[in-house]
Amino acid sequence: DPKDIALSPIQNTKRNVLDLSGIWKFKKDSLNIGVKEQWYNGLTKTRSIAVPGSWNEQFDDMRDYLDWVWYETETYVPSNWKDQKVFLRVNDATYTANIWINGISVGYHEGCHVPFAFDISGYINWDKKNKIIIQVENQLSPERVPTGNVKGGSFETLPASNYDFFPYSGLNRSVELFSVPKSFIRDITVKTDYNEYVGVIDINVEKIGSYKTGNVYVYGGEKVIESSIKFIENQGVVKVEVPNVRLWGPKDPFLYTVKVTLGDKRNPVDIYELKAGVRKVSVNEKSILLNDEPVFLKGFGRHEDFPVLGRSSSNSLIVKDFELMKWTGANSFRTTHYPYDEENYNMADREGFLVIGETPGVGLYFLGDPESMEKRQRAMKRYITEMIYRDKNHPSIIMWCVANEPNDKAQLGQMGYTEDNDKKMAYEEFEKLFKQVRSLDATRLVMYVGVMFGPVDWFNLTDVIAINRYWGWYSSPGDIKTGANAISKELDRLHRKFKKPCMITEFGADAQAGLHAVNPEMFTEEYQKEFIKAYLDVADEKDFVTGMHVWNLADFKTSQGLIRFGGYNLKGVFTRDRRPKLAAWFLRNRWKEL
Ligand code: GCB
Repeated sequence: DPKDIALSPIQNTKRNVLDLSGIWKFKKDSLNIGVKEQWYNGLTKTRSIAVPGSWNEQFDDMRDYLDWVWYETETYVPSNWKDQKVFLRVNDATYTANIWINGISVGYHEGCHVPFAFDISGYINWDKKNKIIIQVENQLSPERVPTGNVKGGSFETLPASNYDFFPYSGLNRSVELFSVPKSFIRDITVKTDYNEYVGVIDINVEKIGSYKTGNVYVYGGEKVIESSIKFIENQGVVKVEVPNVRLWGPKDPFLYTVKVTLGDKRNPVDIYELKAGVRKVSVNEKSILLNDEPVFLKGFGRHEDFPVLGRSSSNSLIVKDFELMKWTGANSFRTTHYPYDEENYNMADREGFLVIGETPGVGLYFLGDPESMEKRQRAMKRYITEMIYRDKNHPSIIMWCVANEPNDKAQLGQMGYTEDNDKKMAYEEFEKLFKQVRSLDATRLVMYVGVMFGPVDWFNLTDVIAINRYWGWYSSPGDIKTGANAISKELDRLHRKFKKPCMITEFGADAQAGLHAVNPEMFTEEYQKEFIKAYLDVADEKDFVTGMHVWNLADFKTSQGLIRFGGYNLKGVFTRDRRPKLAAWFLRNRWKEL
């Protein structure tokens, strides 16, 4: 149940967390015999693997391996968790996972980069070690999102992903046990607004158990604000007013603390605390507005990617990437092309970054055989729910991105022909996802990212027109001037037609660090810098451009293919090991001044 991931596990006087990160046992199952041979009772002849970690980076025989593998760890569960509910939370198993506790199957999950949790209270051995076994595979398929193995691609790659980043597999994020009281706070949704100097915080609480009341406290203002909360069925709502409110924004990312307690005021059964920034996001014809003021998003598309780590979580890398973004003067990023490790959003809340939260919807197309189409749609609907349940309380997220470069053609960027009927169906299917996002969260803007040669009328669905453009790279290669001209005209056209603010969510050029030329030529650091400069200059002339995100913060690993030299996308303004290229210095000069 996605509600089980609605609140991140925390440690306090009522709740517990046990992080199971470490070295686990690991075994490849290329013949898919594990279930038949009951490996879920315990693995034999194993090797060691780091969790979190991407298996493709840890073993030289497994770089392109995407079939079944098995993970095992053992742990005691503290006996003072006995009268609580205990959950196992897996923060990312790419792509499908089966879980066994002490040989008993407890659940299955499909989909990457979003957490899932199972109530395992009934399966725990209280005085013995508990064996946790997780089976994972990451087959690329047109039935999955992100999408792979699509026939008829213009650029074949190995592995056959329908997107360029490497399909790093396995338990890329931490696995945790956590416990909550039997009667507990299941979900909290914080929505904020303000009237002049008074902040308004709407707090929706969902609980489990028979307690009918609770309390809400807001810390950080002139004095602690308290309110009681009454539950009808399991739902309770409180509106708190904060006098002389300090609004959240890039210049002053001030965070209040919201504490919710369940049950008796002096002796509550459960407590949950989270950070809240009071802010409002809106839009007019030309700009995104934060707290009724236009904001310009300066920043990057990124990836969770680093040598050896693959796609696995690293707090060091998160902190480093925020430092590098600040070094360039950026104030924004998009979680390309999947929801990131949660610490990214906690950082963004504290540092005042404006985040576009993106689903794993990449390589996606709304066409083709109805059965796989239907499965992709089901995956998308699940992702949207899981992402919004997990991330809804971060003030840094100002906009949801439904998908990156979806198309009504089967291949990224392909110019092919689509029948009118299919076009209509594609639009209607895509529209459903927008409706779902808006019904789950009406407080944020919603957009998707449009691809070169993609359908234009889909922008009817969005609050902001967002496009990825590479005129002067993939088209008119070597000719920045022609590219800049094309982007200028296209932006004008889009704004005239839709009367919505526009942003370029990706633009950039590959550059091999250290390769230089007096006349900017493709793949040199000079070309990348001049390309980025030309696009930024175009944007500066248009008052309806509300943001520019360079692709990418750093070079990243890709599947092998003709357009990815060395197996990397080299459009980073930093190298994969985070050294600046010329373009990074250029951005620092340009953005720090703004
Ligand atoms: C895009 C994709 C991104 C690619 C990039 C490129 O439009 O959204 O995932 O890495 O182009 O460099 O080709």
